[in-house]
Amino acid sequence: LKVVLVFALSLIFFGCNTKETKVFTESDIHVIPKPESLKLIEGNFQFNKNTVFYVADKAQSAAAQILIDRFKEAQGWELKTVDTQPKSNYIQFKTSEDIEDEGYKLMVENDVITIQSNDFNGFLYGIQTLRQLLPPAIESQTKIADISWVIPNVEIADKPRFEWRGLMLDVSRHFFQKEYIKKTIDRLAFHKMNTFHFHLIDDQGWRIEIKKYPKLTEVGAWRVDQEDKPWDGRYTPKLDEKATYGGFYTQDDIKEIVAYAESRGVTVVPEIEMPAHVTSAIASYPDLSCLEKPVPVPSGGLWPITDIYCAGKDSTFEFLEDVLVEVMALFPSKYIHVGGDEATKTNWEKCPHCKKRMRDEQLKSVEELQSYFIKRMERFISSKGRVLIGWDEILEGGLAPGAAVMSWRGVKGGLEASAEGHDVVMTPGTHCYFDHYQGPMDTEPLAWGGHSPVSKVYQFDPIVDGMSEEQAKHVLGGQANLWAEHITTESHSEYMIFPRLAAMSEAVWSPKSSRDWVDFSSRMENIFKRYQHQGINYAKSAYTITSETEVDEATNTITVSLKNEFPVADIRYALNDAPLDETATTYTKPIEINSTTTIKASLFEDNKPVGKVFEKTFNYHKAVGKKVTYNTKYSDSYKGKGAGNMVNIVRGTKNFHDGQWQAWLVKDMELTIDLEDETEISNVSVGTMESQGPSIYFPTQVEVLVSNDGKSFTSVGKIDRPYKNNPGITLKDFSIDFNTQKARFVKVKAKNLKTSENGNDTWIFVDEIIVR
Ligand code: NAG
Repeated sequence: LKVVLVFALSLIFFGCNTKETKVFTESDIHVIPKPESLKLIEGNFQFNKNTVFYVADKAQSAAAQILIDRFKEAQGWELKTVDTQPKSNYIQFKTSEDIEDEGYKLMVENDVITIQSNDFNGFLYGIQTLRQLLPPAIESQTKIADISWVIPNVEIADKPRFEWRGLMLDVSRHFFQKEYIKKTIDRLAFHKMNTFHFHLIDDQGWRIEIKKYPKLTEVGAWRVDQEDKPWDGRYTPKLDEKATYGGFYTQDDIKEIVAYAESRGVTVVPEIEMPAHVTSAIASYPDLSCLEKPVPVPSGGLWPITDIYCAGKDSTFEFLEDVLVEVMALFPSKYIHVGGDEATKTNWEKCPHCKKRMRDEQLKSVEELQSYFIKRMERFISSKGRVLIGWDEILEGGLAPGAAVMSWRGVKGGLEASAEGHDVVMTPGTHCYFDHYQGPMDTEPLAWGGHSPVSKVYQFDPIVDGMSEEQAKHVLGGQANLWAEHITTESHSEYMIFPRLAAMSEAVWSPKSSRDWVDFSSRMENIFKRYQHQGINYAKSAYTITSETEVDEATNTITVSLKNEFPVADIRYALNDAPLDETATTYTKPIEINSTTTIKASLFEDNKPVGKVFEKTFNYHKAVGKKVTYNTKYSDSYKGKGAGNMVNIVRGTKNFHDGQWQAWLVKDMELTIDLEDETEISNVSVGTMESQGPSIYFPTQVEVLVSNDGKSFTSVGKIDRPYKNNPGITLKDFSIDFNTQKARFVKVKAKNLKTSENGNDTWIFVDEIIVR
């Protein structure tokens, strides 16, 4: 009887409310960015068809709508909002004045969920957290089979660490459709980011309709299509060539984007570049420049660009004020970005109008003229009740009184401006430039340069060393920037943004004290599933396996360690011809190498390799792990891995920042390798690089000498390689063969060109000296 009764009872129980008895633990919670505080409580809440949202105003129902839309797409449910308090199975919103801006409290209980906040963003973020507590399938864009929408009971109190949590998209270098912009804004809100910086103007395209100056978009938004050529290899188009690549946003498009952003708690900050990075405007209205010479909209790189607005003519300022009047009518943002970066001022030095302006205003340099320019715009912008913000170059020659600064050339600009009492947004290239590589260069699509993997973005902190408490108060927050020279498609844009945006969101939202890479990594898998459902082409670069070699000079052994960015990963490997399958060895410690060896490795999931396979051959040779004495010391800037670097079997790559190269500036290289015993040898090969842009040249001569006592050396061969013009990046081995002989010491000398054709000091870069 007892059994039957329990059965019957449970039927009743499940019948009226198919409630699960799932027990949750902390490891089931993957919310990104990590909430300030979270307490797991016994019990859970189960969403079903009849769950309702109890709302009191528009803001609350707009926040509720985000989740209603999710359930509609993923389950086909039509969840309702109601304005009277239901008895059970509902989400309620409560306005609570004592919660800080954008903060929220989320309480999940068996039968009711309560979100408290003081503003729309807070309610929205409460909903976003709720969304992330639900299974990843809630992100599905098509109806999926019914699953159980159960979440743990929790008590969360959360608020942002910074008020400016931004992402910049460059839509000038490549144009992106309005729909993609809205999608990106929606994804910002998903990550609790609240600022979208819209880089609308640059040399290669003017992207916003200005009614008073129609040519800006008739002419300035279009360029000669050279998409088949690399950005830096594009020619300057002729004036009569037909421009076909481009696009722009009409004022209606902009209104739509701004309204959409508002519904996602995102402020759109427009950037109207000045005085440089504006060839597109000058192509439209040549009178805006000093030379007044017609120019085409450039199709790509070709830096430096000298086209610049004339700072002498008043008509330039009238134009810019007119433009800004239309811009400010479209964008309610408190901040108006005026660019200000990288102004090449050579035209100003020659221009009679600019010279007159400098005399009249008693300006001593063109830097002061730029400062005059920005100050004048700042007066205009602040007269309209807005705040000017610009790249850190606006500090040069004196900063306008009310201006805010965006620090991009490292953190210096932020330190300086905040010391002067100005507000700053930190966006140093090192951590915040999403046009940088996020994995090893040879495994990634072409990027601008630099290396900012997700783990490095995660370390970003807008408050930097050396800032006083007073200065820190001026830090509004941080921002990621995606410059689009190399980004031609939406899917590539997504690839560069995700998952780095997740790391950025935690860096600018969560308390510093909770920053923990291991913990963050453990939450990534879950957000990846969400990205998959959202159809985002996110980068999996964090899974890419890389190797690191260590030389133990005492025992002469070389070990190769394998890693990827995530600390907990099942890496397995196979050596030489062994297959990389279920028989592969699980990687637990560095692999010892004592002969030429090929290592293949991969991450494994369910006993199968997943993602890119790592494969590298380590060429063993007679000098591996032997002692190297430097007769001339390498530069402190390029030390490679220190003393053992030259003989650690890992070769420097075309990326001269890869940490493998040792380099000498102006000096010649001279070093001696002690093979410890008299060893039979017949070849020495010296790896070098040439990249004349950054002043790296091949040695003009490499010579090898041998000795048995370490004192008297005999030359066994040398190679001369006189200077040649050589664009691009080239690797070269200087390989010297000689009669087989026994020697203990090998001395290698490499001569530096010392001075380049254009008078610069030159580098030699050397890595791996191979002795056979
Ligand atoms: C800088 C330029 C930008 C360019 C980017 C590439 C700023 C403020 N200015 O040279 O126009 O696209 O870097 O990383 O970043």
